[in-house]
Amino acid sequence: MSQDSVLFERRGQIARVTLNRPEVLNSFNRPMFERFVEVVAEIAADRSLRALYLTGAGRGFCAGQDIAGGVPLGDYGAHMEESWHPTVRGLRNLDIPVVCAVNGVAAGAGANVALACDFVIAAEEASFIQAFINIGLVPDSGGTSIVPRLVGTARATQMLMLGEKVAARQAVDWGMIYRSVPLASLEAEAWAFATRLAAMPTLALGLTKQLINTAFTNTFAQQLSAEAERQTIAGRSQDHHEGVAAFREKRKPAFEGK
Ligand code: T3D
Repeated sequence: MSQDSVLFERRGQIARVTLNRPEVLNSFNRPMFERFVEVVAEIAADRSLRALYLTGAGRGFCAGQDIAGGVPLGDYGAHMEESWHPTVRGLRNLDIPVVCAVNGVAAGAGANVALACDFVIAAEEASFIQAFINIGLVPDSGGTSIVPRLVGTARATQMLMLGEKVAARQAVDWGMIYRSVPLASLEAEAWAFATRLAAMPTLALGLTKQLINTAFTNTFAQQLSAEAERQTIAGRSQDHHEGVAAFREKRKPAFEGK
């Protein structure tokens, strides 16, 4: 397994992960899938980490599957199960907030990796392309679930069926991503945002993310029950007690994430 295809470091309470095959716009091959899934599992198990910052090396964020070499053409179902599914599921299931700093083009499953993150901050120069149709494939890696929910059916159809490129600013206007900033300030702004998230009540953020994950599949009644269950957990947390104490004492809360 190539350790270098996905770089991982801890910077204080933030995990920094960089997709690192810039010569192929960080498209994924098998060793890269294995490393990515391993890194995300390591982050999930480390309770000292309170945010994940994900970005790409070089001029692209991720061009999806490496279609130049690797997977033989044809029966992709099993390949999806063991590669892209754990990749996007790992991000959605992480109980800490994930900030994706999209430094350049995000294409095919690479776009859906970005959209599986909680907050997408993209360089104005970046774009999102559901490129699957250009090579005769259907969108995967959760794109048919995530994109219509983010932008509505008409715009999703435009992206998913036409494979049209959507520039970062348009993605913000459509509500598909959180913010766009000039490339020169992407790293500083996205990192500052991850730092802000890492100082928030991490437990409650993770529980909120779980509720967002079930928002479109649960009935209203099921979602009410799920909220009550999570609120019981949040209500017992140190951060809740600190938040209420700080409010009463008219000071800023110091959340520890538990
Ligand atoms: O296959 C399965 O297992 C099924 C699962 C599929 C999941 C998917 O993700 S399918 C979609 C796969 N991705 C694509 O189809 C995107 C292909 N790439 C592009 O369309 C373009 O590269 C971009 C629009 C993303 C960027 O265009 P541009 O002009 O900025 O860059 P470029 O010149 O096309 O690419 C730069 C280099 O990266 C180039 O290599 P070279 O010529 O400099 O040696 C190019 O071949 C390489 N590259 C880009 N994308 C991929 C790639 N190499 C391998 N796989 C890629 N996906």
